[in-house]
Amino acid sequence: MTPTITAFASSPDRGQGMARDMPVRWAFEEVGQTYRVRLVSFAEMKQPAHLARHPFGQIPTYEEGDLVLFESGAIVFHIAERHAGLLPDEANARARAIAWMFAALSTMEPPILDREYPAYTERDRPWYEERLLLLSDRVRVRLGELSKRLGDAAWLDGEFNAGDLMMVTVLRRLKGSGMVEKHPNLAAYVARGEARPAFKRAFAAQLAVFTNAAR
Ligand code: GTB
Repeated sequence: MTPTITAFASSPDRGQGMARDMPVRWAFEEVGQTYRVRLVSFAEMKQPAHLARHPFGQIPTYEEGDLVLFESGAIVFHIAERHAGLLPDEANARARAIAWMFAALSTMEPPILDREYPAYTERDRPWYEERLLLLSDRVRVRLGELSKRLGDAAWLDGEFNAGDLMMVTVLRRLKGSGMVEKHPNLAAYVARGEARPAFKRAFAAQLAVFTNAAR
């Protein structure tokens, strides 16, 4: 059965691949699974039909037969478990790849989002610049630690896996900040992820939604 995911009918990032359907699309492309996309507007996301799929009225969701999932990390994990190619077979390596997925979402991403959101909501506050410095420092610390661990390796733990897919996705949120570029190995790591044919196909698919909507 072909799974169906949901994505923004009109992505606020204008197709830069920052919305969270992107890692799900990328995972599908890595494992060679076709998928359908149901595009939803912001209003539709808050309607009962979508709230039945996603308790918080967000994208992405995943439907396959009786199974309905939300949370991009859980969806990528599900895809990785169901198909070869995103999680190592060897038990310990598999556990470490899963740990990197969690590290991406629960250690790296929170300070990155904490730094990003005040720019939308608190920019006019007198303490904004001071707070941004503090929040940026927290991101810098995590990037330094990650850079040290990655070292000269191509990927975080052996071959490319779902941990790298989530980590590259999270680091891409810093695009334009110049913070990743302070660590040439991390910048190369993100570029390596973005150079993967599966990433390019996923990126093109989500961009097409935006360009088609703009026509
Ligand atoms: N933890 C959930 C997951 O990983 O799936 C978070 C899901 C989530 O944040 N979804 C967002 C959403 O549906 C879209 S991706 N928001 C609508 C709402 O909450 O009402 C977050 C996102 C949105 C836009 C950009 N952008 O424009 O750059 C980047 C990321």
